[in-house]
Amino acid sequence: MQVSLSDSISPPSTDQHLLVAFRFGADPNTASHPAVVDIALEPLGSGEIYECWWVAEPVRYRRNGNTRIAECSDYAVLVQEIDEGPGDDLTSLTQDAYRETFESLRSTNHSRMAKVWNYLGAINAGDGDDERYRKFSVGRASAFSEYALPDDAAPAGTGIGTRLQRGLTIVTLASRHPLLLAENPRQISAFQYPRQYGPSSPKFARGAAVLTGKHALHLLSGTASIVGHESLHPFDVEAQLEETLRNIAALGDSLSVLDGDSVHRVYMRESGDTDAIATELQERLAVRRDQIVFLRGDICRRELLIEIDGVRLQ
Ligand code: 3EB
Repeated sequence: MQVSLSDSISPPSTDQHLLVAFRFGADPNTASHPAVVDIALEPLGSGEIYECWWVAEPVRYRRNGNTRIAECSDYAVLVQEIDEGPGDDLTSLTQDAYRETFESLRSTNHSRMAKVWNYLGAINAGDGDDERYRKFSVGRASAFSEYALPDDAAPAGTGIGTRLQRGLTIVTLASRHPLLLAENPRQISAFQYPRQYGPSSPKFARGAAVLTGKHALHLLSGTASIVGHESLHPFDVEAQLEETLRNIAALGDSLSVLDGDSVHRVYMRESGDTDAIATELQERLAVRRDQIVFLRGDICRRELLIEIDGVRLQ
């Protein structure tokens, strides 16, 4: 497997097949490859960017109900793109979308969820337990419970707000291979967050690794300036970046996610000094500038301004 960032879809060599391409751009794109998932996040500093996941084995693309599926011998990617009307209830939309994902997973060779990216419109709209992120979390937790997925088997995750007012895109990476899940010693497990963050805890692990026998795929969850369960340095992007890098480094003791080969998404609530952040990532964690994509996106807690996720092959 190979993960790369580029401004178009072009295979790194002729024997490579596209498992999934995350497209980040200002306007939705029209004609596209069956593996493309359009994410409504604007890249900072460029028009559109593709994060392409290439595999050496053939990929089969199909649809099961509302689920788009791309499957190869080592992995499956399942995509839910949920339209939301003004009267729809986000909790039940989320629960239904996850139900469909669990059902569709059964039609693949791959039973274990390794990572789920959740992108939802207006993530911070609504107050208290009516906040959309919290409603989303309740729907996800209900589906996990319905399908008997225990907290300690929750996949790595990302939860980010798009620039849309509504809607939900859920991308799941699953595999038949052994899966390691990692927690962060500096952070309480998200699935154990106290009640103050919502009626249902967010079901995700801090990191995951898929061991295919040929390679190890390390997946970093969206990581922010949270220590224990508290947000540190509210509304201070520089200090949040430092805390986030400490969190990533601490996770790195159990899961190796960062080095010259890793590819990262840096989500920022407001546009900021991306050069300075890239330099910091490079100096502290040896991440290459051309392997980082900066995206304008909302973080699930209002006081948080920056979140970083990523992937590394070993
Ligand atoms: C946090 O650590 C920050 O709800 O799937 C990060 C990664 C966050 C995944 C999710 C949320 C999610 O709590 C937010």
